[in-house]
Amino acid sequence: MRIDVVSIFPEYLAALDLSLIGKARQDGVLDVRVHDLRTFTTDRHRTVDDTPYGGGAGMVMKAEPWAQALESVLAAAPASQHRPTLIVPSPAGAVFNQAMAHELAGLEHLVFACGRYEGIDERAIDWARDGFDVRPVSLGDYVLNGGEVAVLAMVEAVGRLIPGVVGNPESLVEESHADGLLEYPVYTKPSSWRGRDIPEVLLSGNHARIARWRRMEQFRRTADRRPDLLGDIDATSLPAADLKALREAGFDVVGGRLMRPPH
Ligand code: 6GU
Repeated sequence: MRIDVVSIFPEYLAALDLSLIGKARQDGVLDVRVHDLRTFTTDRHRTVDDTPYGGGAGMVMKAEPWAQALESVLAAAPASQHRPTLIVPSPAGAVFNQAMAHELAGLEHLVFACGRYEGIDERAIDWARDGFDVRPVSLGDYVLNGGEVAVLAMVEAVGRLIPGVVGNPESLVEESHADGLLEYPVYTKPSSWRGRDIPEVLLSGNHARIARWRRMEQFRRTADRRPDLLGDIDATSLPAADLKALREAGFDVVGGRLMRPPH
């Protein structure tokens, strides 16, 4: 997969040299290139922003440096049938989640346009639709100063789904959000630590019992911490074994949705 990132703080993206993503780059699985937006300015001060038309606080990123940068990225792009996807990190975007990470992991070329200040002149975003599939994307309902931290998060979430980036692909199956549920709690040695014992089922050697326990812990945790996710599950499509165990744990099915047990 090819990834281009355009930013006025290219050093921010140095973290992409580290860990699994850095290894994947060394191995040639990920081709990540970071570009300094200021390289694409033509004035002495390398100006990337100006005051907003209509007034208001803050500065807006100028359209022309973005057009120059994105044209340069397109010119250097590997030949392909598809237009690259231009991800514009913004608190005003569609919310990023694991399903979107999977979708993006299936694409050949992602380009990230890191805005700062109050955002990028909207005409540059509209102009980019000729050459890119443009997607404004948010990490969640809070505001960051710029897109760089969001890009680090998205590249890691997407990158680790690409074959060859995570050593053991089974790690991807049993993790939070893989099946719309949060992950079960995990423990390692010693089995007794500062007076706290691990759940005895994990020492039983009974793999079916362990699997059932872990599955129920996933439901319990999701009900406690993310009732919104629980509400997204179509209870009528759950395996009969899940429904039986859920009923025994006090869960109810109302209108095809799981209801949490009272504590
Ligand atoms: Cl993707 N960008 C910015 N600037 N702020 C955010 C965000 C992105 N996601 C949440 N807040």
